Amino acid sequence: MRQEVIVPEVAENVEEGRIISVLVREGEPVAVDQPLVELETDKAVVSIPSPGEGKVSRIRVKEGDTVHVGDPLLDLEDGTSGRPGPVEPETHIEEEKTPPATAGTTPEAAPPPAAEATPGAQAPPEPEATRAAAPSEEAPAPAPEERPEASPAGPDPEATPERPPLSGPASPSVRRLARELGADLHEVQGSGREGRISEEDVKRHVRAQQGGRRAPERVSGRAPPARKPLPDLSRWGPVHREKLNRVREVTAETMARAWATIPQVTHRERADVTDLEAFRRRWNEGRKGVTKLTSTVVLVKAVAAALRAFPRFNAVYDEETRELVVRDYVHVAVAVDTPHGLLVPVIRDVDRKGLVALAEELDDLARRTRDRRMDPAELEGGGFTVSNLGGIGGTDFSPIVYPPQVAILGVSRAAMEPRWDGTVFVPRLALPLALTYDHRVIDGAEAARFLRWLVEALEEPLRLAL
Ligand code: CAO
Repeated sequence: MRQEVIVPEVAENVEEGRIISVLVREGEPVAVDQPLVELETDKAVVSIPSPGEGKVSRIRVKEGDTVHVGDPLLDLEDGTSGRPGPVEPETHIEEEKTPPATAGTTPEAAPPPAAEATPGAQAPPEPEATRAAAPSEEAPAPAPEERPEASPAGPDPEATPERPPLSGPASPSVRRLARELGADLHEVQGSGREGRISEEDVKRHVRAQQGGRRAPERVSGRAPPARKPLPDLSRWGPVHREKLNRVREVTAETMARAWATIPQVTHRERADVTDLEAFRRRWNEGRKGVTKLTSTVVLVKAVAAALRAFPRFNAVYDEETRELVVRDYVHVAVAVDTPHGLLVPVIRDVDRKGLVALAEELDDLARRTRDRRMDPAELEGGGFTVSNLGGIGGTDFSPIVYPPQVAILGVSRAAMEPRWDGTVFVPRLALPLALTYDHRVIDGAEAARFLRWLVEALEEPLRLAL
């Protein structure tokens, strides 16, 4: 029996990656979970484990190739599948429609039927990488478009003579983006292989509609790019081009989407952290050789308490049902500046951990993130982000909400300033805080109350214990 191994979804919003190394050779026997290839995604380098055992009959990729979720990696022959494969249902259905010429299949070698992979089937546990990608975390109620049957692979139940089937496969994140932007996926022409619809295709379609232009006609092959051509900068002097790495490519996409789709407002405060900083310094001086209590970790802890007091700030807005999906857990994401670009790992259950344990955890997580040794799953599930640029400098900045979260705290450099104590001006250390929030679901007054609460907690930390 032949089993086609495909690129699984290794993390939320990760659509593609680059093959760094192929770890097996044709003819080689492999065991379940044996690493097959190393894939560099926008976030991390992950190895893709074998979903079953068997002999590698054909390798379909080579180092340097860019592959997308659902693309074939290699074929296993005579394999006993340990599980349906490290993929989500939709990806299996895409496999079904792979033309025989591509798949090189015989009837016996056909990929597993979609039913094997439907959520109702008794599928064995998914591998780590697939679990990390489970969209349920951010989309607890899958939309109709996300149902496997909506795939263009088989008969599309939503297709009618007036409403044609999808031009090609679309991943859950693309479907989610289409919902967020109010685009009908059935009208979007995919530019990928076999009409695969990408986030860019959806945005191009929306831009075309908003510009009063018709979306590109549905024709086979790649849709024409809608981007305005760049001016030729070399007319005014020498230039060179630098390719964005995956982290920066994805940051560009995510930030553009956040900016375009979330009406956001930034509310500002300054916290008097004179006493807090004096305590932190005394604490650190008395404990040489152990992890320091950093300003970031103190902020993360205070934010966790604020999220318990104001749970709407720890929610996701479900546009489809017009509900807030409020998290009952407190996982705080922390922006980390790395040589590869901005990454945002998540500390889990911050409200249930002590400051010293959190300091150790953040120190370790930030180090591993900078080296890209973190697990992609550690970048997921955050309910609110803290972005502290104070170690670098700046008096203020406006952070951008990191979707699907609804708020983010930006922290700039603390500086001494005169404060009126009712009688005289006294020198105090002021920490600039900027809370950006999604104004669709959070009102200005709520944001002001949230930030005031946080300021008071930082100025009188005993409040946190009360
Ligand atoms: N005000 C004044 N000083 C500050 C400060 C602040 N808000 N935040 C940190 N500092 C100080 C620290 O106390 C430290 O000084 P000491 O060595 O004397 O203690 C120094 O600046 C360096 O701190 P740091 O930046 O390493 O602080 P940290 O360990 O608390 O932060 C981390 C960890 C991961 C937040 C940080 O390394 C980082 O990557 N920051 C950048 C985040 C970023 O890029 N955000 C932008 C996202 S895009 O919107």
